[in-house]
Amino acid sequence: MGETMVVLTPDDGGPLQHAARLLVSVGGAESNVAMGLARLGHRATWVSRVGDDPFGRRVVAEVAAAGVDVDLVTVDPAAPTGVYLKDPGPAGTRVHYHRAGSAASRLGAADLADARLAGVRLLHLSGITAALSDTCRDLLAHALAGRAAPGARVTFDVNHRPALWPADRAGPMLRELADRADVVLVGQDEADTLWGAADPVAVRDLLPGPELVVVKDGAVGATALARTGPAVFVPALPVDVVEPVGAGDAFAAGFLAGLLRRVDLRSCLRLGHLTAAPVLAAPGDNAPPPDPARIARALALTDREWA
Ligand code: KDG
Repeated sequence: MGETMVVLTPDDGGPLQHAARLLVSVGGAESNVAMGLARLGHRATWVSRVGDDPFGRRVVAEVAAAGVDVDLVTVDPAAPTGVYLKDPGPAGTRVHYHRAGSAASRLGAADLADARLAGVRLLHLSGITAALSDTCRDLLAHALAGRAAPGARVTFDVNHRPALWPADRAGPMLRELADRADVVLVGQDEADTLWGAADPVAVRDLLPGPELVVVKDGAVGATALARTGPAVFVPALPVDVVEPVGAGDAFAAGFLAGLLRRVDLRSCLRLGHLTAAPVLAAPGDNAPPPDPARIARALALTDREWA
């Protein structure tokens, strides 16, 4: 559940200010996760709102084309679909949002009150939604209280977006929300910026609520920590990175697929890295995961062969 926007990117990879042509694509953290899960063979439904406009129709069509059920997407005639622009520069790509007052910012608890959500095994949310509006925060509270899909595990990717709100406002709220989830995914850099947590154990200590905390450290690897027991670390795969946007979502899709398949934490982390690698190596925000045979081979490797 969450907002998805149209993305406009200079087609020459140069700064937005001098761009003559913009490429149109679709981007949204939670729908990226849903698309990743669908491409891995799981049933995924995306809950959101779009405007009654061409960009809204484009967003819904692209998410549906990846095999995601879009029946629970509401077309809101009173507000537009959000848009964001990528501005490549020497210090990396900056993001400019045009999403204030968007259709998705009008999401509220009623959007997750559909009987068709009964029986859902995972409900995936992210901290981006917390930055969008009061009604979106109500929706997160409703979902994290287990009222949206009773019996579902609630997974929460912290996804701090500095272009939406400053760390001093986001930090306390994202920590409180994350602590109410069952499974939390967070970048080590985010945890450091938001909460001053310098390593995975410090993150785990700050979030006693979730059954599982996953701390991602970019090209280094990712660590999963249950409430008790040893931390499990799996190194990332070597990748020539073209653009990292969306790789965290792909990692989440792989990791969550592992939870759905009830494999061990080491295999969940490997699935995350395997799904993230093609997105890191592609310019867009999502990319097809490796085929099932390659995944099966990679999961069977010893630790030494993997590293
Ligand atoms: O994780 C990738 C997302 O950041 C991108 O697709 C856009 O959802 C988005 C956001 O709010 O930044």
